Amino acid sequence: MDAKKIEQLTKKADQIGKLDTKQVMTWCDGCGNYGIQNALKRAIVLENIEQQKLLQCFDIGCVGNESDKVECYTIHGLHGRVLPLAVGAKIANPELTVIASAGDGGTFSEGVNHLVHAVRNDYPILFLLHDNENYALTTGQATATTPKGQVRNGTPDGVAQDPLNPLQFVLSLGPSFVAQTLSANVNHMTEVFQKALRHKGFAFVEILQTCPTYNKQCPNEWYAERVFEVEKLKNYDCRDIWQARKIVAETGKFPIGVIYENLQKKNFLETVPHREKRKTTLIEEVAHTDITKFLGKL
Ligand SMILES: Cc1ncc(C[n+]2csc(CCOP(=O)(O)OP(=O)(O)O)c2C)c(N)n1
Repeated sequence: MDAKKIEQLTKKADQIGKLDTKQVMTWCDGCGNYGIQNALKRAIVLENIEQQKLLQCFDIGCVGNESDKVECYTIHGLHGRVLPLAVGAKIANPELTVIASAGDGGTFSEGVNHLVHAVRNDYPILFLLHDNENYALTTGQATATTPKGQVRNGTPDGVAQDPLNPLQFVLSLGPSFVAQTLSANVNHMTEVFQKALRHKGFAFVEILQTCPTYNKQCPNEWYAERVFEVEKLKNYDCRDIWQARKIVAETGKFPIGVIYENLQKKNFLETVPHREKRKTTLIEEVAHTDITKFLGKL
């Protein structure tokens, strides 16, 4: 990390600390979630996002066990349903910064329909895909992103199908922001999260997450040998969807950084005619209704 960044973070160390709760982190030793938490807290503070205006929504899984480790508004929802929760909150109160986090299991099996429409509609939230290539909380079953041939609990002979490529999938849906980063690299994650938080539409970030307990085939070193930074490539233009689609189709390698960004696309809130030029939020417009008579005697 360069000296300027260290100084910047040191000055804001108190603010970063305020995002911690008193809950003990219980992930396995070496789990990518420790680094992800750390980087996300740094990015939130560096982007001057107020704690009182931050909502983090969590899917079920090891990823969801972050929900009581961060001091802001949080919701821990049903498996695969984090996107509708997060999107609903954002539409009701656009002043919130909304971050949704989910594993590859919940995202590409239980909740894959929600991802399709979140991308299409360009809902203005940040989505963090924790891709550890397995259903970790339920002890390591294969998901749609588990590489072909790899053994997981429940598939002792190895997975027979080809895996889904999350970036290829999302890029085929006409997204406005797609990035990839690595759970072992806190600095890279912090920078990518900062850029994603600045994006005004649906920001999709895939985190290549190590899972030392159930994905022993892909430790940090394995990823480190295969990642390359798109920003360091000559002539790579992250505004060009076809370059993006080509680069993520290369097998065996992982481009990291901002892979695609479309600054022209209007986000959902900018395209809803009846909300145009409104200064109030839905939350402010909902009338206060006395419901005590419906509650009976408590
Ligand atoms: C609808 C539904 N299906 C299955 C489960 C059981 N379940 C709970 S956690 C989990 C694994 C989560 O895996 P993933 O979404 O990849 O997140 P990770 O634990 O890897 O972070 C499963 C299958 C559930 N709670 N709800």
